[in-house]
Amino acid sequence: MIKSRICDLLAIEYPVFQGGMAWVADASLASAVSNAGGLGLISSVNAGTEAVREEIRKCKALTDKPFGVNIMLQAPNAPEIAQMVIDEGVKILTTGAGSPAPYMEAWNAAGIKVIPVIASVALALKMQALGAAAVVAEGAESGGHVGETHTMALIPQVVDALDIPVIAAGGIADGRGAAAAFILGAEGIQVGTRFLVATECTVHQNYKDKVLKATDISTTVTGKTLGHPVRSLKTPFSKTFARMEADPNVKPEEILSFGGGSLRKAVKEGDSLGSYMAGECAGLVKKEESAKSIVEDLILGAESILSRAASRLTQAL
Ligand code: TUI
Repeated sequence: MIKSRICDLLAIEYPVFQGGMAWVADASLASAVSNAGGLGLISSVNAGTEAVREEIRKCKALTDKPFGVNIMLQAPNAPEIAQMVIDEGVKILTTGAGSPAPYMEAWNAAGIKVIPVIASVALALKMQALGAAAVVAEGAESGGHVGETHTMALIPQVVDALDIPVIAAGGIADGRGAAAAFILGAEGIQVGTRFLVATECTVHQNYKDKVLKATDISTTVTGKTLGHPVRSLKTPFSKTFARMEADPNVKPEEILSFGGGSLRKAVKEGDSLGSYMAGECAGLVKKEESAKSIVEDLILGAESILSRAASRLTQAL
């Protein structure tokens, strides 16, 4: 059975994190992943701080296993959320889209294990120095807000630089991707896109259908000119967004106003003018199934590949 320092650190059975996807990652999905032996995460991006508190309480009722909260640091209510998670006794946090430095002291003092999501070696080192328990190193294959370096190159460089455990994210959707991440030195994996179609994931059915229909070339990155590159499925929304970015007559404020609320529209309403954030591995996601079945497929798939890897390669040579 695949085990790592992450399992001991967080008291979880399998080193599998569910991505803390904005608007998506609620108590239903997080509790299902935690009940399956992985680490479920609730997103701090929801209908306000009280709605997130509600999800945390629901999750506590749905599972007695460890779960965490992902804090989106660019959100205006980040300081409020940072205090609320302490008040609610949350034990594990991941953070994204910014530096958690202003909150680290308070979180560490509260005994919270903080696992920042980073996309570079420099930030990973900064997080280790600030007292992070581990980092999620997220390659540019990921859905949503992305960095520049891809998983295959990012993971070994972050692993070499740090003493704390590294969890790999970006492009992992099955046992093959999981095995590759472990070979690169990761001690855990984080998976977002495949959990979008979990039975317990409450996104609009249109969102699930778009992921299930995706191919290898279905995603694109927009927002680079605004300093917020975001990977999403190619849709009429992403095409208009890209056209606006390329047009020198369109002001950044107009583009931002066009994009505002677009993720919520996709997740909650399945709106054609929504932003369907998903990773490059969407083309690997073929069926809706329970979170338990996804966690088991990732772990058992990786185990099976890793146990046969050496003999397969010897035969091939
Ligand atoms: O955070 C993510 N991915 C996200 S957040 C998100 S919500 C959203 N909604 C609408 C429009 C745009 C986004 C969707 N996807 N991934 C984790 C991640 N964090 N990747 C890279 C980083 C990161 C970036 C900068 C971490 C730290 C950082 O620090 C900069 C600094 O100030 O030190």
